[in-house]
Amino acid sequence: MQRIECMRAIYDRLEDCLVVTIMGAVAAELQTIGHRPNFFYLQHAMGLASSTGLGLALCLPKQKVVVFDGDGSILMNLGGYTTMARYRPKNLVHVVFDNESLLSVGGFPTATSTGSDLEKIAVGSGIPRAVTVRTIGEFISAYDEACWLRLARWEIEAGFLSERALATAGNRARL
Ligand SMILES: Cc1ncc(C[n+]2csc(CCOP(=O)(O)OP(=O)(O)O)c2C)c(N)n1
Ligand SMILES: [Mg+2]
Repeated sequence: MQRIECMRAIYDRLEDCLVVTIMGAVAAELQTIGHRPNFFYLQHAMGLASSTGLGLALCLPKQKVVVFDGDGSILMNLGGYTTMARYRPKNLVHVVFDNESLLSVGGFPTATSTGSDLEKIAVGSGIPRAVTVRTIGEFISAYDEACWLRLARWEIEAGFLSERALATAGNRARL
């Protein structure tokens, strides 16, 4: 599974969302699919896309907010999970593209390559719903479920998705 395929698959659904991305490859890939004025590519502040998205979601409760995060980035801000869990805004979906590496700066392996499990960290932090997916179909279903839960005003509306791309050399070269 490729990250750009995931974003392409839900691109139409992002039209009415505020979208916050980390810097680097994720931002570049989303821009490749097509920039929109509601897309914000966070520069330099590694780790803080999730916190930025949380702040937007809390300040604009009627506005849907989607964060596209990375494993290296969220690992720099694990406390962000506990804050997301505390406030769990109904209008926030957090997607983590976990390629087990700092791809944008050369592909150095992150802690998820040696066993750290972001889904378990999220759940342990108190995020009510977190799911790891490995295929495009699973990704779309999980994304839609997170949005549906939000629109249905369930308690578990602070949807969190963790997508683990295959960390093969070929994948890294293409990402
Ligand atoms: C505080 C800080 N440290 C380091 C960097 C350099 N940097 C930019 S992107 C990146 C890697 C991000 O890794 P990840 O979130 O896993 O995304 P990926 O590159 O794998 O898509 C790094 C280390 C930075 N921008 N800011
Ligand atoms: Mg990464």
